[in-house]
Amino acid sequence: MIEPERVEAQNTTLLAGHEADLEAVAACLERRGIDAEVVIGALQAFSAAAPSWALGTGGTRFGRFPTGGEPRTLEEKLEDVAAINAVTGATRSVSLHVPWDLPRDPGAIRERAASLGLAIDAMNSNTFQDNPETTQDGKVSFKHGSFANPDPAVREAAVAHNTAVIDLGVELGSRAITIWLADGINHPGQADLRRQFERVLEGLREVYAHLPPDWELYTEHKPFEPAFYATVNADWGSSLLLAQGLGPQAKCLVDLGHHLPNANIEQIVARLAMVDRLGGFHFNDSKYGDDDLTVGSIDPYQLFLIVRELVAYGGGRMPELAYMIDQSCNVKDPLEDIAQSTVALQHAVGQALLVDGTALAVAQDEGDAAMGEAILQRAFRFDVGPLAAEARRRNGAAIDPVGALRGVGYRRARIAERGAAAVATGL
Ligand code: LRH
Ligand code: MN
Ligand code: MN
Repeated sequence: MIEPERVEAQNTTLLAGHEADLEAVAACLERRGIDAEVVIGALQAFSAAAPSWALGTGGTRFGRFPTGGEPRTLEEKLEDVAAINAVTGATRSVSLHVPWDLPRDPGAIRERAASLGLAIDAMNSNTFQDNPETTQDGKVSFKHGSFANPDPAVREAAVAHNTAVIDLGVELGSRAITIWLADGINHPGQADLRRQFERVLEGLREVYAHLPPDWELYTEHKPFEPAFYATVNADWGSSLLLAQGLGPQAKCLVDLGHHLPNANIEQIVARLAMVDRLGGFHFNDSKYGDDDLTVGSIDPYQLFLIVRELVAYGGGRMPELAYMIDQSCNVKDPLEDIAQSTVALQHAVGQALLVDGTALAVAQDEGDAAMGEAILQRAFRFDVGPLAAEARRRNGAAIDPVGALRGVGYRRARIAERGAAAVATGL
């Protein structure tokens, strides 16, 4: 655990400079008629879950270079998320992937998480690999898909896994299941495109019927990989058809990396919001495809425009959706990477909250494109860094999260405790 006093000690050297910056920024906002306190309060309320599967170094099929001191158990993963939360104050939940993280004693995991100040966010099921837990000890295989599989026994196994994940999630205190399906085909003619979709919808209907009344089911679309010809849930349109075919507790989850190049993601967000089917987000950034790079590291303006749509949907505040950071880091310390992503998100939220919605609507009604764009850019170009830092500080976290993680020697201590060769479980 990183005790709050140690974070506070890290803050002391930065405090005078931070306070001067904050004062200057607040005065600047006041001249624009914006109360800095409102923005700071909204930033304090914001939180995005950390995925249990991103706490170890990522890799590709060409290699993996572990960081050292990686979490060996789910309990250690929870400790790492608590460490991120100690420095960001905005990582107050963790999203589990089953069976990569299969709590044998869910009650104990729930308690351990709560004792670390963490809630269990959306559960993620896995029918894209053959795991003994999900394939009934090898009796079936997901090689040719799960819900879309031509074999009814495999489809049943896919349903059984997802309902088991819901049951587990209930015990853990979760309220949602996110379903990302690899189902699809690699070759024209491999399967019938319509039949595949119908089977997925049929299977999801059985899973949906198992949802407790206060739960939601999110369908996560992705255009390609591992299916390189046609993925069943390839895009937001397919995802929406699934959600609409299921019922009001089904919504769509948008992963920023799961779009074809140049897709207008903010418009997709606006569409799903318009029909109240926007359920959750997986934040990351990408240059080429599903790169899972640090949030805001490649196209921060796109991130701002997306978050601005969210704020518009929330009527001037961030709506309560299932936010998660879904990234993978091959070279950075994953905890530093998630902290950097969280800070980037805080910046985007802060900037989005600065948009003068009334003036924007006037410009739009007058067909004043230059003014409409200027209003957005004015907010985007404002330095919200001191507001985000103050929100973190008031949440008991760090003015400089990465600096604090290094300052308290978190990784060094984990290497000493878990070993330099400790590699994260799962995946
Ligand atoms: C699919 C995906 C999905 C996660 C999985 C680990 O590309 O991003 O969101 O469930 O990877
Ligand atoms: Mn995702
Ligand atoms: Mn992905």
